[in-house]
Amino acid sequence: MMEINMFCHFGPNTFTDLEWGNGNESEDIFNPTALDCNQWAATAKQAGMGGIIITAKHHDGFCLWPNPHSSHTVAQSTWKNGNGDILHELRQACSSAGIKMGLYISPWDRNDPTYGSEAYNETFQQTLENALSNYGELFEQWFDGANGEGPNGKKQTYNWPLFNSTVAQLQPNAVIFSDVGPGCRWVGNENGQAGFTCWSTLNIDGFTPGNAPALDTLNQGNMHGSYWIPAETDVSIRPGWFWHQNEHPKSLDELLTIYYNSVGRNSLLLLNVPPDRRGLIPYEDSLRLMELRAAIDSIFAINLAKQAKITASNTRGKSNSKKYNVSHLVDDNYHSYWATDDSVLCPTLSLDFQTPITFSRIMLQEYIPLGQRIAAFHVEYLDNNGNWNTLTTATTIGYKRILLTPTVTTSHLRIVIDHSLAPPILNHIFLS
Ligand code: FUL
Repeated sequence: MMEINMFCHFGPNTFTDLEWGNGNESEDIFNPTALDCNQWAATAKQAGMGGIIITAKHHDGFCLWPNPHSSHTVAQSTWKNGNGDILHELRQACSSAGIKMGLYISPWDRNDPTYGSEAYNETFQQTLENALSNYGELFEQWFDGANGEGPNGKKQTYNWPLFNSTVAQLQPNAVIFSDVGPGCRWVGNENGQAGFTCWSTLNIDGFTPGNAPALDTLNQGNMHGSYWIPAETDVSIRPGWFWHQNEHPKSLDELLTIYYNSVGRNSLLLLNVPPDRRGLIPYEDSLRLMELRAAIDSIFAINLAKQAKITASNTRGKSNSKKYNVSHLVDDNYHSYWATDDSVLCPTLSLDFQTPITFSRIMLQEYIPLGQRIAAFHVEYLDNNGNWNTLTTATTIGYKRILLTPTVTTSHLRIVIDHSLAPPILNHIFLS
């Protein structure tokens, strides 16, 4: 499963210390001295990331590939005598590392002289066509909602139907990200926090990127939303999106919190790791990513729930049903699951241990190919005095829910579903 992907902000801003380039930077500014996309891809792979999304064109308009529809690209720079092509190098690196590649292409363009007129929509469509046709299969097209002024001080009314249909036609398997999807949505902040409640469903009728639902709606989704548009949490490992000499990566604790608050709340995590002026991911960032991966792997290495005798208050087609019984909760097979009868929306799962277990993390997964259903649940445990105590109360689960709890030692635990839109379907319980 792709839970974490790498975002790479790289371009003229890397060299000018800006976050938003003005669009009039000389092309020669872009001049990485030791570019190695294999190092990016190897770092992402080792960190357990499934793909890399590169800022092929940020708001300054500079294209990291020789885009024939722009005069502000690597082809006009002295880097590699104008023969360089970052997308080509990244394509090869991702393919040899066995990870996927995606593109961020900013519609906002502070360089293109036609920006602010209908002609720009056509140019942008051709730009998309060029980037999406020449670099193999792309897993995601990232559309930024930012829509500022172009070089003429004018704003652009974007032709989203044209842009989206261009992507759909040329890269039918690519997920389209924007404030409002249609593939996945912005999570509503850049701090690495999906909503405590986070539905994969969203109502987008009447909205467009840049004219999106309220931030907390993007953060939480809509319980009864009509479209499947899961949240993607984009956040940078450093304070800025681009590399800056004086900035450093976040601590391991901060990154773990981001992981719990994104992946652990039913959201993809798109973690930005900006290459530096050499064109390399700095050592301190790659080290931090390895620490993050090692921490996640060790926290989720041993599933204490496997030691439990699990019983359910209801199982679809009776408790001995092979297809739906509770054994699937701990069988490590993503596509097998426990489910209840249609009439049972609020079942209880009991976990009884011969020897008491001590844990502080609970992870649950719904089988989302069949939708997101659970709206509220709580977990309770039996203490030494024979009393049941509520350990934690939460709302949505979705693809994955991770709850950090006070450390408890117990032999008896219950997971109680308090509200579900349809019979609950869980495929994984994990305790550590
Ligand atoms: C924002 C942009 O304005 C930032 O520069 C960055 O690219 C971020 C991911 O999206 O809207």
